[in-house]
Amino acid sequence: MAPAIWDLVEIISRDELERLQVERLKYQLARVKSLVPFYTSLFEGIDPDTIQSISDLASLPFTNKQDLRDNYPFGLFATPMDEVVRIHASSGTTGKPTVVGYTAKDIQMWAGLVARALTLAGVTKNDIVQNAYGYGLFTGGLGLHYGVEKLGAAVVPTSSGNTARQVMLMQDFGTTVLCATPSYALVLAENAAKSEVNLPASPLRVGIFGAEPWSEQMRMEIESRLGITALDIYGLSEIIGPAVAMECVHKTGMHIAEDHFIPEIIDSDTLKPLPLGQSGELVFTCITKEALPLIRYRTHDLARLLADKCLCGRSTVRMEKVLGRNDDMLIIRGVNVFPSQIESVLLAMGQIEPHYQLIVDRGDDQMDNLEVRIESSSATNQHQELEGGIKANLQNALGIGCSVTVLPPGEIARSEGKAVRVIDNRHI
Ligand code: DLL
Repeated sequence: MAPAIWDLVEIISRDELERLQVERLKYQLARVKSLVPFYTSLFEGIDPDTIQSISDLASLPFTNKQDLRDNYPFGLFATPMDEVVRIHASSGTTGKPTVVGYTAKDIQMWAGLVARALTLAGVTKNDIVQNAYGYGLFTGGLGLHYGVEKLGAAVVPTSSGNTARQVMLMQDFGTTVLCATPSYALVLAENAAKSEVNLPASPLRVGIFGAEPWSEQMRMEIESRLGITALDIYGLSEIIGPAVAMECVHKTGMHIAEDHFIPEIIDSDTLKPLPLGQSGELVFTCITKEALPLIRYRTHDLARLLADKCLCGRSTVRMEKVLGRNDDMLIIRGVNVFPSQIESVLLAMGQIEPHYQLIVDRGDDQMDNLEVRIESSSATNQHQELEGGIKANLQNALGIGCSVTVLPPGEIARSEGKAVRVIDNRHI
């Protein structure tokens, strides 16, 4: 049976799609240039009418998180406040949050994209969807919520936290789909196992997991602990929130909603566009949003775009799993590593739990030290052999020397939202 498609635009030809994109792009550029003082000066001397193809995008300047900060809170909005019906914000590590706004039409469009994403994952109106993304300023909770309703499935708005109760509801309601960060999905699995609730034997069958990087090894771990198919969903508040891209059941990268967001991959150093298939920084241009249409917004997320046709029949470009943010890359004694690469090595080991933390310090000798903390699956105190094995595997796979501490099960802090994997005490 052919897979269900939410919107026919997902299967139109590349030529038709590009025509639609260019038309929307030109309209959007003219709109922001006349409505948002920031763009009026950014695009000085640039005539939106000269944009004739997607590759012409490369002639436009980028936008960045700093532009949102400089225009805090509503300075980049392209609609008057009486047309804004929702405001979300993402908490920065320092200072003020990044603020984003939506018109009623934006909210409808977003709900449609989330419904599209859920359809990609094989979710239908017959499903019961437990939404354990945090409700509030974070876009995960409300973003998924409205999409589930739009699809016509039943949403259970548990938000994150209160884990024992989540597990109880999951059983009592016969939840079939779980939406959560991958790290919180593991916490739910752990709690269920402790309470002797057999989730793999329950009706739960699909997980919609995202908002943080997670490796293929982590996928396997979650799938076996919960007895489900675990799929990746990507998005960021500045662009809209969850459902900018979503994996289909073939698990060959996330289909990007290109009719709304034009993706590019650039080299973060030269800022030049990279050809399809090369790994680099993702950049998005919002061609349909009303309230906050960012143009060539640098996400700082590193990924690769894949253009070959997917088995599901959709023609949209896909993005590979995000390796991490270029600003989260650790440089340990000159070697670049992403926490997700360390995760892959750790979870391939066996005998350990999928909870870990990376502590980085700089010694008096000015050398960087990385300590990898991980939990053992067994309660014994004899971990020397395991520690030695992990050390050797990290050295082989990533070329970094580090110290390894294997802790008893349950010692590493659990997260209800995005996991904090790295504690960098170097303050550089
Ligand atoms: O995390 C939106 C979201 C909610 C996505 C629920 C998926 C599910 P922000 O809080 O603005 O928005 O954080 C965006 O999170 O730039 C990435 O660095 C990271 N991120 C989001 N999804 C993924 C993913 C939401 N699937 C930032 N894989 C992004 C890896 C992800 N990283």
